[in-house]
Amino acid sequence: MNALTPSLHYEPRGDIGVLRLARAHKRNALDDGIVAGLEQFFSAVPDGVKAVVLDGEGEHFCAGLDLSELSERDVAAGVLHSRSWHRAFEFIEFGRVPVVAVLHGAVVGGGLELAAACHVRVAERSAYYALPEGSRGIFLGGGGSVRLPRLIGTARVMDMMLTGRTYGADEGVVLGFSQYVVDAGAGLAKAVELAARIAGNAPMTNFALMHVLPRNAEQDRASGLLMESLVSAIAQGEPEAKRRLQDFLEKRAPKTLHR
Ligand code: 1HE
Repeated sequence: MNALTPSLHYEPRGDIGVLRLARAHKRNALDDGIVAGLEQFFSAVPDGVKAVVLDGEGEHFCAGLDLSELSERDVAAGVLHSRSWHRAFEFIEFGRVPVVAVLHGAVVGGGLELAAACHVRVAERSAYYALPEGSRGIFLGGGGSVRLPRLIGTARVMDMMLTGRTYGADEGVVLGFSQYVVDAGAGLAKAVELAARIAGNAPMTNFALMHVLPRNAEQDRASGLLMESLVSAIAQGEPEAKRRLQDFLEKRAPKTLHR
């Protein structure tokens, strides 16, 4: 892997990669360098890594767009800037491996857009969600107007943008901002535990889930069902799938129990 921007810290942990936003002095606000670093990392996740955990250093996951860069851009540069976020976040959502985000403190603006591009979100109780774009005279630009309504519903995004409404971690887990909520300081351990389970799946299954589920939620029913049949046949044709099925039939695999 080429050297990453100093605003991102990477730590390999076996087959899990832990990537941290490392601009705590600016509350992990996303400047051009960090967005380019996210694109660089997620477009070429290191070989052998089967799941990534995305965390933020300090008290806040991410304060969104670095507002100090905004005043320098004209309209054309603004479009290109937004497209650069789209590119980076597409590599997260539709990359090679699933990404588990650890949310704590402010998960706001572009920080919430970044979280929405991840596949599993673990929130610590300190996490809160907001879209200050509405009051700052700007708009979503990192894919949030597309991803967030799918996650929490158009009416909620509308309300957050128009009125500045915020949500906390406990409400957030009910509404779909996160899938898990844990105590302060427990987010990284929970995310690594989940990433280890994800890394234990057949890679083709993970890839198919990441690439097919969001698309099937968007396309028409008949195309979705055909896509499902095709991908299901591809996945079950993999030697890894055959081995896992054999393990179950010969009683070597764990049963599916409620834990
Ligand atoms: C920043 C940013 C930032 C902090 N851009 N510099 N996002 C927002 O509107 C959120 C703006 N940030 C805040 O509301 C607060 O900073 C927090 C609630 C996140 C944290 O508060 P706190 O008291 O812990 O920190 P602080 O004292 O406000 O900030 C510490 C430093 O970080 C300070 O810089 P300093 O040089 O004075 O020390 C802040 O200026 C700096 N900082 N947040 C730049 N966002 C693709 S479109 C996406 C559009 C958006 O994301 S809009 C939402 C932007």
